[in-house]
Order: sequence, then structure tokens, then C-alpha cells
Amino acid sequence: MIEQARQLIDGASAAVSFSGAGLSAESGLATFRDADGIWARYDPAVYASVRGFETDPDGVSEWYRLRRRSFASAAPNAAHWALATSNMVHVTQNIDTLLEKAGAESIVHLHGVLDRDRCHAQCGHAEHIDVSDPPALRRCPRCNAYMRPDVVWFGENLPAVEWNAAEAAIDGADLLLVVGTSGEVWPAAGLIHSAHRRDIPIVVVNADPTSVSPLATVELVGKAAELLPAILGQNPEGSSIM
Ligand code: BJW
Ligand code: ZN
Repeated sequence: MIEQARQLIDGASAAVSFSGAGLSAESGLATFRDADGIWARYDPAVYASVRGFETDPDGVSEWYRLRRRSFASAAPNAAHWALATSNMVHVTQNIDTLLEKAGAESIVHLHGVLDRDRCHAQCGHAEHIDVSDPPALRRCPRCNAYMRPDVVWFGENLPAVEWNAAEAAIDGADLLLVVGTSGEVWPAAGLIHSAHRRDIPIVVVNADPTSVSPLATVELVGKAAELLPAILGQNPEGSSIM
């Protein structure tokens, strides 16, 4: 199976990766829907919705402050390094920016990033955040609404520029590599289905079978940090062994 995935990827000239939280699991960041995942401990209706934030802006901001601190010490793992040294466009649901830290260049963030705050009233004000020293809840200097993490919560639209870039990448792709996602969250998961409708090869790398397993041309069940260096032909430090 590894060899089959490798051949498909080697034969592609416009491959796209589509990743989720499982990509960063071996960097010590929790996934969402696994038994020990974030949503097993925290209610997404409270911590990942506009209503939750508007009900308790202090509590939600404090939760993100703690999460930001835990992200500060996270480093890319072998899967990030392997992706970064490929020439793929990377469409990711992850807010952790570990692909950037690994040196990947073409990254589309469907669900935002944790190292940026934006005005909740959408006046356009945004600020870079040092995740090792994250701020408490504060007001937008431009319009006095609350500032909030620049991430996408349930019920919110995905950023249009990123969504259009992701759709364009999938429309132009000749292979999709899906890594570490349950494929449960839409419209992001719809991109995998679009690729399937276009009849391009889909390689899925995930710790467990998921609802997108039936869409896979080749499915590799296991850890991304072990499998990606093997199928992309790189060692864990990111240098090629081919
Ligand atoms: C490993 C591994 C290892 C472990 N190696 N693998 C159509 C149908 C049904 C519902 C909807 C629909 N369209 C829209 C919806 C509603 C909703 C939705 O999808 N709900 C479903 C969950 C039921 N979607 C939305 O609300 C979206 N917005 C939207 O649709 O706007 C239009 C609209 C506007 C107004 C009204 C209504 C609609 C927005 C979705 C925002 C998602 N936000 C989050 C939080 C981000 C901020 C934060 O983190 O604080 O994004 S939720 C969370 O899920 C996060 C992730 O990016 C996202 C996806 O999760 P992911 O990455 O797949 O993680 P897991 O945990 O699910 O899976 C990890 C996998 O890795 C597992 O399979 C493991 O086995 C595997 N794994 N270790 C490899 N080492
Ligand atoms: Zn503002």
C-alpha cells in the first residue's frame, strides 16, 4: 500500500494535501473527535460558537489563552516536514501554523489561525498574537467591540479568500492526499468529495478509518508522522532519501 501511494504521488504534477488535527497529533496537540479529543472535554457549543463567545467572552478568551500557551511549545513533526518538502499546495483545517514552521510555502488555512486576533464586529482590525504570551480579553482599538481569535467557529462562514483558493486548488489538482481528518466538518470535508467527483486519485492517511475512507483510492491506516515520510520519500528531518 505504501508503494502504491508513493507511485500515485510520484506520478502527480499538481498534488494537493488536505489536513486535519491528526497531522499535529504527534506534535502533542489534541485532536477534536477522538476519545481523548478536545470535544470530549469541552463543549463546542460553548467554546467554538458565536453564541458561546457572546455569552461568556471572558471564559472563552481564557480558554483560548490556555490553548495558545500549549501551542507555543509545539514543534512540527515528521509529517509536517515531509509535506513541507513536497511541492504540494496544502489546504489545512489546522489553526496551529506547524506547516509554516516546517517551511511549507503554499498553505490555505480554512479555519483560520491561532496566532492572530480579529475584531468580533468585523471592522477589519486584526493583530498578530505571540502565542507564548497571549493577551486576555480586550477591546478593538478601532471600534471597541471585543477582539477574538481569528478562527472559524461553528455556524460561521469560512474566509472567502481561503475557501476560493482551496476550491481552485482542488479543481486544478491531479491527486489529493488527505491526512489526519475525520472528514466530519463541512464545508471543508466537501473538498474531498469534490476531488472524488473529479475522479482524481485520493490517498488517505489516518489513524482510523473514517467516513471518507470509501472515497480513497489508497488508504493507509496509521500515524501520519510514520507514514508520510515513507510515502513522500523523505526521512523525518525532511531531507530526501530518494
Ligand atoms: C491521526 C493521528 C495521527 C489521530 N496520524 N491520523 C453539512 C452537513 C452537516 C453539517 C454542516 C454542513 N454544512 C455545515 C455544517 C455545520 C458545521 C458542521 O460541519 N457540523 C458537523 C460537525 C455536524 N460546519 C460549520 O458550521 C462551518 N461553517 C459553515 O458551514 O458555515 C456556513 C453556515 C453559516 C451559517 C449557518 C450555517 C452554516 C464552520 C466549521 C468550523 C469548524 N471549527 C473548528 C474549531 C476551530 C477553532 C478551534 O480549534 O478552536 O475547526 S471545529 C474542529 O473540527 C476544528 C477542525 O479544523 C475541524 C475538523 O476536525 P479534524 O481536523 O478533522 O479533527 P478530528 O478530531 O475530527 O479528526 C482527527 C482525525 O485524525 C481522526 O480521524 C483520528 O483518527 C486521526 N488521527 N491521530 C493520523 N497520529
Ligand atoms: Zn473593530
